[in-house]
Amino acid sequence: MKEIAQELRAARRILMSLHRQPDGDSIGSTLAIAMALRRLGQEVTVTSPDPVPHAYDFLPGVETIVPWRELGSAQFDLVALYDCADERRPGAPRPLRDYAPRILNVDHHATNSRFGDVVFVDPVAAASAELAYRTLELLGVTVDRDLALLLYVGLETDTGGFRYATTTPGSHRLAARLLDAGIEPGEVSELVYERQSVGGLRLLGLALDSLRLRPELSLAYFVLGDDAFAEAGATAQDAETIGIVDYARRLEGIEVAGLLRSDGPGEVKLSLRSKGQVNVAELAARIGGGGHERAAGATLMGDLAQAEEVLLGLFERR
Ligand SMILES: [Mn+2]
Repeated sequence: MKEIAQELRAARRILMSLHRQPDGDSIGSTLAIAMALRRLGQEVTVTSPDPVPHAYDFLPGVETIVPWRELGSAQFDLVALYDCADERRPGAPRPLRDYAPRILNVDHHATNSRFGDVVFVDPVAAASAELAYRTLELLGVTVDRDLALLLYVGLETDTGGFRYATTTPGSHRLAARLLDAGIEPGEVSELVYERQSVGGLRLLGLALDSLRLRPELSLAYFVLGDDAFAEAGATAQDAETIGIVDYARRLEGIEVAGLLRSDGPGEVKLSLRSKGQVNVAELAARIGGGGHERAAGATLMGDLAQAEEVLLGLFERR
């Protein structure tokens, strides 16, 4: 971790990127580091392969995020990534090496490929925000309300509101520090969770109707085609925001919940959530995906029916 802080301090021009379909942790931890480094007088560019979801548009610094294509052939001293489990996650149009001679990789996904020159992976951390906080401490930056807000959103969303088994005493201690810095949990929760779109809620309705139950496999999953999004008037972002897959995990007798959703022609996104007995990161890795023991995913080539066969095959051979 000290090396991480040293590397960040040594670079003059730093490029940071969110990961594809950025979540609260990717946005919160990345923007927190960027904000801290800017305060230290460093030049930081934050980019993203996908837009920031509406749920997170209130976070300080989101307005500074530029799309990859705007970077052109710009050169940096360092590419610094938080919450990116592999080199493809930032969705850069060119190899990361084309942007900077050094790559820094800080993450909490156990499946992290350990890419880059300086790597710090702590699978015990519930969120990359915990690692970002440790970085800020080492940088000697005071965590004021803006920084606390970024870290709190990362921590709160990646722990499912401190409900997931990844939540540790350390997560709660950090939350307490962030509350001391002025965070109002009720306010944040309303901003993140209670500004959802009607399209998202309609999509949830369609997903609930599509429920497939395989109790002999302890599996329940939803299937959403491209037409579902049009019918509901929803975007892929709405699907993420409303947390559709979690509704299937609530079922008694079910260990793993899944969501198969068509993501353009010939591509299906699979999300898996486990109650804990089944390591879904390991299952997802078998089909080219990754993630955490209890939350993982993969992108499957082919149509929905083919993706469903892959999913069932995975569980039949488990
Ligand atoms: Mn994360």
